[in-house]
Amino acid sequence: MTMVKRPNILLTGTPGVGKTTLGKELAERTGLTYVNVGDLSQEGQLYDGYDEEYECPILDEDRVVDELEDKMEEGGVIVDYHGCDLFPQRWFNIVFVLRTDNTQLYTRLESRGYTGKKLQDNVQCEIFQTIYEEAMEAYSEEIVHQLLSNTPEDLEHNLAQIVQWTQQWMKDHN
Ligand code: DAT
Repeated sequence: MTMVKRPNILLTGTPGVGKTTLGKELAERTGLTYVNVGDLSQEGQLYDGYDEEYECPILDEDRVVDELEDKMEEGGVIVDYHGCDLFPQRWFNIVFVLRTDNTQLYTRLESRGYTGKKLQDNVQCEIFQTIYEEAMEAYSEEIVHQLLSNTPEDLEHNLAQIVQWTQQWMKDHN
């Protein structure tokens, strides 16, 4: 029996940049499987404490990786998470870091209910391009790409680009 090979894609970036919106639509258009690591961790309670400063649970990274390993091995997974250095490098064929304008991001996070330090810290995370740098350190630079995610037009453009990349990857590997 031959299995169709499919790529694994990482969508990362500061909370609010549009990973979930892009990832779900991408899954619709490519047939790949969308996995939201935040949701997965919540469902399985894959936590190891609570971060008071950032007001969020701390992931038990080993359990998250264990939980995903078999699926990633098979391929065809779109992973969405606001961090990227917890995942094994070998999992991903391509990594996209979504980027959003500070003012834009501020508005999105505010309407999500973020306030005070949590709001400030997340906007700063974007200003300092923290996740981009994390991705450039964790993965080989030539597979890491930044995507603008400010407008619905950006979203459409990004979708079209990644769908095309996925189709080409499958041609090249099957
Ligand atoms: P994330 O999963 O990175 O936290 P999200 O997909 O939940 O982000 O999007 C946050 C909000 O921003 C949501 O209200 C949808 C909106 N949004 C996402 N991508 C966008 C884009 N390219 N242009 C305008 N708004 C966008």
